[in-house]
Amino acid sequence: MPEQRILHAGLRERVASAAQAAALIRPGETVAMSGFTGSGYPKAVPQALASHIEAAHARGEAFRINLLTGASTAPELDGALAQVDGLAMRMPFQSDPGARQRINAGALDYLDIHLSHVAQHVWFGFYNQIDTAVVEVAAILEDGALVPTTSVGNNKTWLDLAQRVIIEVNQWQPVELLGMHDIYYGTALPPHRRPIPMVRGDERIGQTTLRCDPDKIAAVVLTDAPDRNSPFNPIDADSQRIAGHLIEFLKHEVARGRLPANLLPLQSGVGNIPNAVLAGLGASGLRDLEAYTEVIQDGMLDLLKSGVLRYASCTGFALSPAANEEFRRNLDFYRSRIVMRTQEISNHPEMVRRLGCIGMNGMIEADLYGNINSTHVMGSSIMNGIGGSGDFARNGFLSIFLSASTAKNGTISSIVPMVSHVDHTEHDVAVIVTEQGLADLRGLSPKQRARAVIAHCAHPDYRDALQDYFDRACRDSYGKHTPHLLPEALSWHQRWLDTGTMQAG
Ligand code: 0RQ
Repeated sequence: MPEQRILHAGLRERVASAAQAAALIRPGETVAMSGFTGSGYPKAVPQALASHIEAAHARGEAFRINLLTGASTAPELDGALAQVDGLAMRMPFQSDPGARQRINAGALDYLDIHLSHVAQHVWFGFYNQIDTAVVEVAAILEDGALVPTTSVGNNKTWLDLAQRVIIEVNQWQPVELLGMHDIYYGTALPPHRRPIPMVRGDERIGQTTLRCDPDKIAAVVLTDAPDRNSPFNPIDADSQRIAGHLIEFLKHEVARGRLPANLLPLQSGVGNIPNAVLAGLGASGLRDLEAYTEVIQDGMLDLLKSGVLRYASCTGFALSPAANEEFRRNLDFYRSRIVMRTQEISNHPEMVRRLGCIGMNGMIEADLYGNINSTHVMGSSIMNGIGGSGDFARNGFLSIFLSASTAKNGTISSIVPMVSHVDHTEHDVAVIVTEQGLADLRGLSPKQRARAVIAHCAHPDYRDALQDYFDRACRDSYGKHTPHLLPEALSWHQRWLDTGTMQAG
């Protein structure tokens, strides 16, 4: 019986249907929900809310909400609300095709912010009041403590700050997750913040459950539905080559004495290239690795299972259905090797700097000088968002960006004269890797960086044109420190928009 997951007598009396709970949410509210990369998001209330919104719209009534989460969610949340035009504002990260379409059509305001900033900005009052929090849990204990599920994200902040709370108790989420989480309640407001009392990535500094004033909990909804994540594509040849270049570089750094034999705590973005890197690490001969990251995806689970990875600290999972099954079957094993934290701690600059994380993230494009665009296609169309990449790029020991050297069937070069949008500046980027090779930008001046990027990362179809741009810029640029030809700098993007390819006639 799902009710057996609610041990607090008072809260058992607040069990309601998803429709009843969703009816508490009024038009214009700021609603903060659980969820991080397709895990731990509420499964029923958002869909019921979408139905209410649709009915209101059919009656000619305006009804949209402002939606905050940990990161991206799934079709049952972002998808359902975007489909009924139920969102006025969305932050801090999404990857839903429907929401993306509305954002890029100019119909939905999207605030794309660093994941480590979200909780503190809400505490600072930057987003006004949180009216309702909707948070998925695995169980409610006798004293009202909440057992978190497969993501923590910003749940601690949502539960502390929301005026009204709706809890979804999801029977699909194993109660055996209890003990995997580490919820740190020691953060404070400036100027008297204390250091985070952690010097190793596997340390526990908090409690295993979330707290919430039971008086604020207006409804408890019972669900029984899985987290939804798509399977990863088979690892393609380009991703394998990228992984190969990166692992060779990391081993070289070990040989030079710049990295310890077991590297430093790894952060890995999500996607097929990071998954290929993780698979490559499994076969690399490197041992005793550590991960201090946001998301655990399939590749990291494999590394834990094979013993190559000692532990992983994260705030959420992004597992394929098959990996999810594996995780659920061997929860005891994973509980002793995984620590799930709030995203303000998993992505905290203080921890990333202290541990010396190796940040490995995907990119849309890089320019000659090492500026990175992670978010905007042709400078104006959002893909996902910056997510946690900036938290690790700015503060990590090494900041590495990965991409194939071309996109859209070779019509786009991922190495361009000037990026059409900047997420990570040249000052935050140490290494760029494509299937063509690896450019180590450390200790290089802008012009040296450009030569390295052209020689090692550009696709042969675009290399000569990049070299030609750079040579002419060195000759004709206004300043010779970071040479550019301003009328031409973004002409490759315009050419693609005009002709469908960045290649000149
Ligand atoms: O578009 O889906 O329409 O085919 O971008 O590209 O090659 O599948 O690569 O899935 O690794 O995503 C930067 C988006 C890469 C991701 C990005 C198009 C390409 C395709 C996806 P289609 P791929 P990936 C931790 C860290 C920011 C957040 C982050 C990302 C689509 O890594 O969102 O790092 N990063 N978070 O066709 C035009 C180019 C392109 C391009 C690729 N140069 N021009 N389109 N694409 N390069 C996780 C969290 O923070 C939660």
